[in-house]
Amino acid sequence: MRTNANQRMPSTISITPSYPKTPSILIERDLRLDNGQVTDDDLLLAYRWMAYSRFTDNRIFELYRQGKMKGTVTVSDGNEGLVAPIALMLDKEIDCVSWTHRGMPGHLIWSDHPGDHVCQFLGNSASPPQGREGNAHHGDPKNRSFPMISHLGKMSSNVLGGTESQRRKGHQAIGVTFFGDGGSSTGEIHESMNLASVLNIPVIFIIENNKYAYSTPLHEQYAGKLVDRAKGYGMKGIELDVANIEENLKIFQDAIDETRETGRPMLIEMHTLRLLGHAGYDTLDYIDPELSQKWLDEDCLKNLRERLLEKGYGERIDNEEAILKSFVTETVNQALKLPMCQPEGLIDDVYAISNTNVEWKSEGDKEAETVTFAQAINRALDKILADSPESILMGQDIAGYGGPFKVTKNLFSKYGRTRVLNTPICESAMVGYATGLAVNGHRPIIEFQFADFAMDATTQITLNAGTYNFRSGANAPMVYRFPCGGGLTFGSFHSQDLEALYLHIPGTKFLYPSTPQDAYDAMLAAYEDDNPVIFFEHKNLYNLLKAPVSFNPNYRQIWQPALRRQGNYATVVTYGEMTLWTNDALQYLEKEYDLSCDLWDLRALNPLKLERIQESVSKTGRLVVVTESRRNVGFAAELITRIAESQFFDLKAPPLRITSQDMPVPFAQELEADYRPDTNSILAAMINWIDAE
Ligand SMILES: Cc1ncc(C[n+]2csc(CCOP(=O)(O)OP(=O)(O)O)c2C)c(N)n1
Ligand SMILES: [Mg+2]
Repeated sequence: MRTNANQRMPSTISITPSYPKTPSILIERDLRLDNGQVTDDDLLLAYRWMAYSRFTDNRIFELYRQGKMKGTVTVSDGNEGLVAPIALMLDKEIDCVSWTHRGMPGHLIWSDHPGDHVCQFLGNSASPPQGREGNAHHGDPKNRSFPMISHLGKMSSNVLGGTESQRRKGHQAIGVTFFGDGGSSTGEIHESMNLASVLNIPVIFIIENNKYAYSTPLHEQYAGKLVDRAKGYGMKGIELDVANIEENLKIFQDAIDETRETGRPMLIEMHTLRLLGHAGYDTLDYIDPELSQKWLDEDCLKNLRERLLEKGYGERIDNEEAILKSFVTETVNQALKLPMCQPEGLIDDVYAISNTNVEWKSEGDKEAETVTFAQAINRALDKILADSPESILMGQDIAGYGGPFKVTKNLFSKYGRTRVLNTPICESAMVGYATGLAVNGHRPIIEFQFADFAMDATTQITLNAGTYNFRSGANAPMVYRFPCGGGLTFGSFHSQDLEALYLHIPGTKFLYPSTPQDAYDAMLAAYEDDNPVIFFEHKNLYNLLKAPVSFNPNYRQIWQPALRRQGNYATVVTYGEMTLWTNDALQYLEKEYDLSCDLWDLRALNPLKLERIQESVSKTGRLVVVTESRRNVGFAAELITRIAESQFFDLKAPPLRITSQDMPVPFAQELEADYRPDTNSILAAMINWIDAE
């Protein structure tokens, strides 16, 4: 398989930063204890990186106060004694990490130059996401540091996926994901801990318990003890205090070694301190000043420094601090000279340029098989699993059971658990996990049992995976299978057609086939795309009819609309199951009214290819759009607007939209039939529209 380079080249930097050379004392970035003994050199190394991080944070904070930095500037003060040693002890060549907004030591150790991080907070053209994201929302996906999004906890499942991907590639990697006491209450953290334990993924979950989530103290966040949660997820739990760096180093080393060795996840609750307010703008007025002072007195950095001075390292520390301060200051001075961002080309970064070509194995003279829509998807998944070793199917009940609609039937017995994976019920962590796998070079296909349940993963789908390329230049190639739509008396929570909801947020592609052959083609096309793709499978189509299906070398044509009927009276646009009922209605119209129409099956909802449809509208002068998705802010409104705003004067009549009604999907068969369009209601709406002319 030929794949895309997984990182965008900076396009907006017009001058190369002339940062000072990294001082030699920062070359050493690995800490391993000899025979489990903590030496003074180990402590001095940890202290050096902690101090370096503090100096960087201090300068960033000053610039924020001077109005030179925007957004939410959060610093790592009080957290360095946790993050610096862990980052020093990890294997930078293979391990996976996600830092929080208090992870400056980790960022510095993983990248070895503070320039990137200063530019990140300046939001200038040399920042890693080139101003597309700011503050602590950067990382280095190429080197398995998964960038943060604001939504707390969401990166934990990305680390699970990255770590699993590394293990599949043969590395004895582990993952470490940091989150706060506040973040520990999110569903994602609970889902991720459970998932890691069930799937045996060696990830250390580290809680930075700094006693506050913004202004909220612990007793308003959770009851019980955080470390005790480990037991509930069947993993080891360790509780530590950041003040005890000397003892902690040994415990960290053992935890990392054990996780690497056993392949089991672990939880560390680290008591840390937040020495300042939540962010630059927070004046801490909700904290008793005496408590504030107590925190400052307990500062892990200050106290480690004092202990090292007592051991006689004063001169060495003074020298190193002077080197580090001057390095940071000079870096900041240079970073401030760099150009700010320009909007040119910004829109082009929303989607990855897709140039992965799967080398599909020849099917020889294999005859077309006459199969249902569901079987066509099954055959496409089979081909993907056979031809592309990076592929992994995941979802609930998809393995031995074959999924509720049997779309994955027989695939588990053929490819085994490593390729066809049952997950617990954790839609959000499942997508986050798949994203981590995808960013690291795998290509997951995720089955939602019903499209409606994807709503539980909306942040992961839209804001995390969907913005990956825009934010970081890294690709997240994955397919979400959405068994969607009504007509089967499944009620509100199993019958929705949700394209309009997801189409609103850019970064994801959409395919919605209507025939068995199109379903087969669309699955291959979705799979090889370097972006996340939502693949809509109308459940009513699954077993409705059979048609011959075979490998079609022109499968990429699926990104273009297909003309299903030809005529002159009107241009009718639809997709999915509605193609069938619209076709029936148009057939009747032609027979009984002698009015023939062009019928377009859109197939790809994003990116939209409307050129041929627009030519059709120029010819007919009339436009009808039929969707099962609801009317209000529905996709029909968008299609009509796009066409009408450029072809208003081609139209002889107001455009017509035929949609489901703006109500929850009702359960009873008679009610559901009234809720959504069918042949009769499409025909009735069109006849009314024709009569009104
Ligand atoms: C899901 C979510 N809800 C709300 C917020 C807004 N928010 C940002 S930071 C924060 C507090 C975080 O506390 P904690 O996880 O303890 O981290 P700390 O800032 O204390 O290091 C909140 C509520 C958010 N980022 N994400
Ligand atoms: Mg906190």
